[in-house]
Amino acid sequence: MTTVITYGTFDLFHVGHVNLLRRLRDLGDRLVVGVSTDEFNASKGKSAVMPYGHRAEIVRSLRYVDDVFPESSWDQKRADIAREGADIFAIGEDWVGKFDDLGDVCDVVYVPRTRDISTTDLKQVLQSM
Ligand code: C2G
Repeated sequence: MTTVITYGTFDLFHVGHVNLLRRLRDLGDRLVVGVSTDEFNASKGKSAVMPYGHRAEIVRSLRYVDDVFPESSWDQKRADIAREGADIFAIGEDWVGKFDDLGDVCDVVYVPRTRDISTTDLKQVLQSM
């Protein structure tokens, strides 16, 4: 059993998120996702349109995702990896290099982002309507 772990805000859920989660699920047999809480997002300087509960429920509903847990701090990843028995930490390449330090406890993989879509873009489209 190969467990993959990832993290994200997943606000205004879109096809870039679907592609990412499908790619990560294909890296193993089980995918668990840390969804950023609203409080953690505030510390990232992000404010999600959708509250944590909605974002977590949407991610949990996906066929590619086996479990969801809250991400409330930058430094919980090692404990999460141990708890989940994660073999692979994977995330979009916009984070390339940022989590290499986890390489002593699991494989670290950065995957290509989906071009031409982002939550920020969607917010701008909505504001212009
Ligand atoms: N993503 C993607 N393609 C896009 C948009 C996003 O592959 N067009 C990926 C990102 O690279 C990330 C995941 O989807 O792996 C979630 O993106 P965000 O919701 O923006 O999450 P982020 O703010 O990057 O939070 O501790 C890590 C952070 O919680 C990551």
